[in-house]
Amino acid sequence: MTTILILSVLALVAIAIWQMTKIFELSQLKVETSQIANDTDNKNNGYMLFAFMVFTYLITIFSFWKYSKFLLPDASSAHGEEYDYLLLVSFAIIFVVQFITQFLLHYFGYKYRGKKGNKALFFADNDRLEFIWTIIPVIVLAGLILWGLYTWTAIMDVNDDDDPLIVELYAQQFGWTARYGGEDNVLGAANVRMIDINKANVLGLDEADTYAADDVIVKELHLPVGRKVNFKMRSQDVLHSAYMPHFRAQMNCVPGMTTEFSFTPIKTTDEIRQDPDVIDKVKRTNVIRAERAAKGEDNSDPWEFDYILLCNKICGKSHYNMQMKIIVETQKEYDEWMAQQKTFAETVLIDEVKPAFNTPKGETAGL
Ligand SMILES: [Cu+2]
Repeated sequence: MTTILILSVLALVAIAIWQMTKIFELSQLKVETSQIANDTDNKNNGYMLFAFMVFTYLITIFSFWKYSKFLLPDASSAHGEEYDYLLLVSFAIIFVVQFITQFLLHYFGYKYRGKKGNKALFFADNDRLEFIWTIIPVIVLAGLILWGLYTWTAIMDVNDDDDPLIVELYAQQFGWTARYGGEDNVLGAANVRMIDINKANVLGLDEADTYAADDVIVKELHLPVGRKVNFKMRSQDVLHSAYMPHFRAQMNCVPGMTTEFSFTPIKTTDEIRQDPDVIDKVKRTNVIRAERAAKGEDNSDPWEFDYILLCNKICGKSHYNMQMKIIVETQKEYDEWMAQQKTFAETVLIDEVKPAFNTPKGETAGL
């Protein structure tokens, strides 16, 4: 609200200054009334163009200096490094090219500004120049696209080699539920039509399917480090998008179909917490939280970094809150955690009592 007020005041002040300048101009005895630019106009425009170039360079340097710290830390998945490298090379090429072309554009605009009596010299065409500025982008773009396609195909190759862990990510307004295949690592059949809230069968598992009995349904995603995970995404209602930024993974969740993504986590939660970028981010966040705590505001308890699964499609009014914690741990820790979880048979088929799914400490089960 305060920001809107400040912006409104600034806008009104700008309008007032503009109007006053107009009045001042009108009150002057007009000397120059021509609509055609003269040397002074051209000179002023030339200087302004040059100043604009300096401004864009300065704001670029400022943005790098000020905002680089908000970038994601190094990737925590096996394919992430190659993905980041591709992005870095693409950005580096774009940056260098735009740096040079912006300079040429603005500098020549300034240097060859209109002067009375000056006549422009121009080439009608120049085959060699045109060839050069066509063939260079063609080679560079073809290289980038081929490399991108190759990387994309490798990342999107979801297969069952190397005994991957099978995990379902189930999206609904506004939360995530994860399901493991259990002992047999096979997900039981499921369909939204089989959802039975009275029996707390919230994911619509087929109770007659023997594969479903040992499935484990949780509200906190645990992954063993170094093991490939094949995710199978479903959505109950609208289009969602499973986004795991630290693993450089994103896939739409589409009602009526199953989509897939696969990656291998390579850093445990404990390891990523030791990353200098992450330590710095946690420190900065906790300074803000401490200030809040001093004022007695909400969300002021110290924050600890965790991997996260977010929804990356604006899917409704509580979209911003659609997230699930991801914990990457050693195989031993994972096995211990999994041993404590109840299977679908234990929670729904036998007991038929709530909670419907295993909930992390301090949270309650619910839809
Ligand atoms: Cu969503």
